[in-house]
Amino acid sequence: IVQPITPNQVFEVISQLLVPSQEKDAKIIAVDDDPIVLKTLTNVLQPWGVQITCLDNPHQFWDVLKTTDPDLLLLDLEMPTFSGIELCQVVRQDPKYGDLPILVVTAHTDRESTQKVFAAGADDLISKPIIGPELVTRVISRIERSRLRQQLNHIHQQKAAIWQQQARIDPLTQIPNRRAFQEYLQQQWHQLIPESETLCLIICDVDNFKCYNDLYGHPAGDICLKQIAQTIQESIKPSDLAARYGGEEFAVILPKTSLDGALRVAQRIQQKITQLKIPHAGSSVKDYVTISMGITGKIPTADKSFDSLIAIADEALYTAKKRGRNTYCL
Ligand code: GH3
Ligand code: MG
Ligand code: MG
Ligand code: MG
Ligand code: MG
Repeated sequence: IVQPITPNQVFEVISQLLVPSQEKDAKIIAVDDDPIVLKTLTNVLQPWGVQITCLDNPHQFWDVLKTTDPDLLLLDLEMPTFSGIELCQVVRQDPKYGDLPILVVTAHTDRESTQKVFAAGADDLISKPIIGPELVTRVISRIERSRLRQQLNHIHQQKAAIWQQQARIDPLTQIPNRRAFQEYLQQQWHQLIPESETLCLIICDVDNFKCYNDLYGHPAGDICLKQIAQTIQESIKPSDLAARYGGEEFAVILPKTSLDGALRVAQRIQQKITQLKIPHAGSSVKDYVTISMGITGKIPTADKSFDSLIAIADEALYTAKKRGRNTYCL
């Protein structure tokens, strides 16, 4: 006849499978009005490398909670002032502690008490009298799971941050895209209204680029766009923003810059692109790739939107094209 295994034996086996050293820096706060219980909790958990802070009344609990940053709470159900359930409810009201593992220690394991404990937001119950291996298993596995979840959350947050960044980068040229451009222009427009500072905008368009693609092929066109993006990027300050505005159009936002300053930046960009000497046999201006630019600057006002800046720069660009390309207009 096979002897039935008691729950105690099961916990014994499971706790042997756990590696104590893994929880070395785990921190627990235990609140219980019974010093003997606190002593037992300490004696059982300390050999597992757990740092346990014992409180025999809930009064210092909040201060200790804030300074300790614990991995788990052990709360006695019945205490003279606050019950473990009340403490648990209050802890859960703070979103910061929404995922903090809370175990309620109690002699009352009837259905109603159990329901109250879980309704208060606790994760589990530990029954009194305390069974060492059961306590260890429940506590250690909770901490491990909670830490694993924290790590996963952290990975998700990092991924989300990378996605957010990627959503603002043009995949071909690796410079900010139109979304990033819109955001920065809008943000600077609003920021500079009270400061009464000039916000400048340059829109650049590659000359005869359709013809470039037709002559050299689309992949070569892509390489050309990358070179131009790089060149524009290298011509500006960190507070400026260069973006790929459209197919072969680029835009530069220059906050707190005079129109003269923007003009000098435009000249620098044009000069550098000329120096690239990217051959363009189909150009209507030179035998290499050139760009045309529209430049504008304005002190932002509340009654207008940043769209007005784009419209004026666009118009100036159109004029530059009409004047024969490879030039800029205000
Ligand atoms: P203009 O001097 O008047 O600006 O003439 P254009 O030929 O440059 O202007 P148009 O608007 O007629 O043509 C723009 C070309 O840019 C057409 C399009 O195929 C090309 N283009 C847009 N995006 C890309 C891209 O990502 N890669 C490549 N290779 N070409 C692109
Ligand atoms: Mg008690
Ligand atoms: Mg164009
Ligand atoms: Mg063009
Ligand atoms: Mg065109």
